[in-house]
Amino acid sequence: MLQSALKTTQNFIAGEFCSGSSQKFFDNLSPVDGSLVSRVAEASEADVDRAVRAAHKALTGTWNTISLGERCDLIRDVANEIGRRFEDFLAAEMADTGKPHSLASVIDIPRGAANFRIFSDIVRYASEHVYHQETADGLGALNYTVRKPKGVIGVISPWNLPLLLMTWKVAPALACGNTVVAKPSEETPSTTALLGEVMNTVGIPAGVFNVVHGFGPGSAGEFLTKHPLVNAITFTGETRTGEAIMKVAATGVRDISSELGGKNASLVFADCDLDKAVAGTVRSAFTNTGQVCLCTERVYVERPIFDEFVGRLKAATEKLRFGPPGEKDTDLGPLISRKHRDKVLSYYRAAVEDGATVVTGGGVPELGDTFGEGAWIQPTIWTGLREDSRVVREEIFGPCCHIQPFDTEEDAVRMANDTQYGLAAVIWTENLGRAHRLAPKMETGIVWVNTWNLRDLRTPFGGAKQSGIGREGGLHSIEFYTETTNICIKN
Ligand code: NAD
Ligand code: 6OD
Repeated sequence: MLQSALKTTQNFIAGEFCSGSSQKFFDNLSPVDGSLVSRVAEASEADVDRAVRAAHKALTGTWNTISLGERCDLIRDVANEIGRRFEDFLAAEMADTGKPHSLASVIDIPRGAANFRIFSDIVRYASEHVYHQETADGLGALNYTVRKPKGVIGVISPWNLPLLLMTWKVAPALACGNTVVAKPSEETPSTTALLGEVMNTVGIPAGVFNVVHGFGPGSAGEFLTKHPLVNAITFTGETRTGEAIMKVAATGVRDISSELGGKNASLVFADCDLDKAVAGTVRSAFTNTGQVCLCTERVYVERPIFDEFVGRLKAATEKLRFGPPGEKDTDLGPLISRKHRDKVLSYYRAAVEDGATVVTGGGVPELGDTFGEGAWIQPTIWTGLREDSRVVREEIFGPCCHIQPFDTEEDAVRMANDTQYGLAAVIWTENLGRAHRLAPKMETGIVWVNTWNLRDLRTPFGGAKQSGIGREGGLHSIEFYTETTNICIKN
């Protein structure tokens, strides 16, 4: 029976779908209207152990006896099979997240497939380092490096871009010859479960890719990270969760890559192309209902254009259309859950208590009874907050931003950098000299100039400060997912 034919979402262990030894299930609810999407089988500690042991066994099995070329061919087949089952993945992603068709069909699912395609090529054609060394006897030595898989990789991912972020890690991990135990977010288990079907269809050997469902502490997330046969952990999620996982990973000195929270700033200079800056800020603040780690929550605008920018951003934001995922002209879906909406609304209230001017939004939209049990929320813009307000300092992860005027470049850079986070920044200016001058000063892993979220998958992705450790993407992923051995041969 295919997992996708069931109304239950199963674990995927050693090539088979299974409910789990405890027979415990939890509900996956639609954020659109609160209806039941599926019952999800929660993995017990024994199930996670079985998944990790299957991955460990597969390491020394066929996965590392087939050639690099054959392995990369299989990874490419995964990309093609996701493409063939595009509509299944799309429906599953929209059901779990409520995100619009216009987003899931253009970003989430195509990118989920592209991650396998590109890492198949990158790993297939990656080169090694060679160093010719001088020696006292004049004969010299040749140093060269070889790369080996790290082993069993524990992959833990969040709910905002479920397939995209899961495959961003699974694809390079497998292409490099590792095996994987993946734990998707409890909010969005469906597309990772479908990935299990795809692995079987294309002939990835049993045990190479496993999926366990559940929560963090006291559940599958914790069981996975503390398992001694997990050699490295790659995690995307909240900064506080990243800290907790790092502590666990310290036992056994296991490697960790972490992509964490953000409080990203945009700088809008008076010399920008205002049409582009307004449209770009609508995208950077409200895409996926503000639930992208790269989303802008702080906007700093040069004083001469402040009022005009605020007015135009308000007008553009008020044109965004709410709607169910399947409707083609929907711009904004709900938040991921009622629980997350409670958190975001608590910041909406805090903004008002701190004296914000609510430019637009600030609450819950009236969408009628059909969507009454959903997690809908208005996109919201504030001005007038102090820089030490909680709303300006803490990651909210909702469709909202605070706009603040600045007078000088120095002030703009100082305010943008005055945060514990360091994921991404955007600069809107038509002055090339200014762009080159300021971009390196941003204390972030990523800087965009006159665009947002334009991603070449070969480029390094990750955050500075408390936004993460390490970089993934292209050759940077290979660094994480392999162990390098230097071989020195004396002539
Ligand atoms: P989260 O940290 O609550 O959960 C992420 C995953 O970790 C889930 O699968 C969860 O079950 C698991 N988990 C939770 N506690 C755990 C524990 N103690 N041990 C092991 N696993 C545990 O994050 P979320 O709410 O799912 O996602 C939103 C957060 O993710 C935001 O902070 C956002 O900025 C961040 N994020 C960062 C990036 C990035 O690339 N930097 C990308 C997307 C999201
Ligand atoms: O585009 C990507 O590859 C990527 N890692 C995006 C992350 C978005 C965070 O929410």
